[in-house]
Amino acid sequence: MKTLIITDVQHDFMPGGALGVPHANEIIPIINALIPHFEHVIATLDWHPENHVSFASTHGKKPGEMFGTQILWPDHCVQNSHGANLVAGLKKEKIEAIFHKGTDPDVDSYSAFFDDARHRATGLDEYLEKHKLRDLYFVGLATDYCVLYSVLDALELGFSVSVIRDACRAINLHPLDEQRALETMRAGGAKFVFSKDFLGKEKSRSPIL
Ligand code: VGL
Ligand code: ZN
Repeated sequence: MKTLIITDVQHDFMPGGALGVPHANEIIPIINALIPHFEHVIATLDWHPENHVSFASTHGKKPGEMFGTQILWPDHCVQNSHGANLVAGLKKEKIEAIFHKGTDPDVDSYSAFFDDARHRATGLDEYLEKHKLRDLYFVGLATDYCVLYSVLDALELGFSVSVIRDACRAINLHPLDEQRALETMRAGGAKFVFSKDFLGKEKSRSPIL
């Protein structure tokens, strides 16, 4: 059954937010229009404790600097803060389950399935297996981080994986990050589709990519 996975559509990732993703607000109406076309809808949340390892402030450094292999970010998506909430404009009624990632203070987690050290599972894989949901469609933020790593894990776990391209946005710390992420996902076996493939003649506000 077709399952929509709404990745990290949280206030802090909206333009003007703590870790604003350019044009992230544009995907909200697209996702809302897509939701009725899916049997199952799941959301993920970036959900960090204060002083998380991925926060530059934790190390007295600046966002964009490194801590080992970890890129450091501004403080974002702190558990139970306003910025960590799903965005107000997102239709939430059909979201049947929410999975939290990045909860370990010492390990970051871009993937919605496992933390980067692969020590801890979020429960998403188990949930999908239990409900026999094999056909996954990813939308959300950010194409070059959470979407990328979630898609790669989903492919490795044997799911059928599609990315709804115009319903994702990238951070693009480096201008080619989005393109590289898309190439990596395609090479791993992900399919690319567009919101118009679901919405048909229904008016979709998707920009042409
Ligand atoms: C993400 C950077 C830091 C994401 C999360 O969800 O793509 N990116 N934390
Ligand atoms: Zn994060």
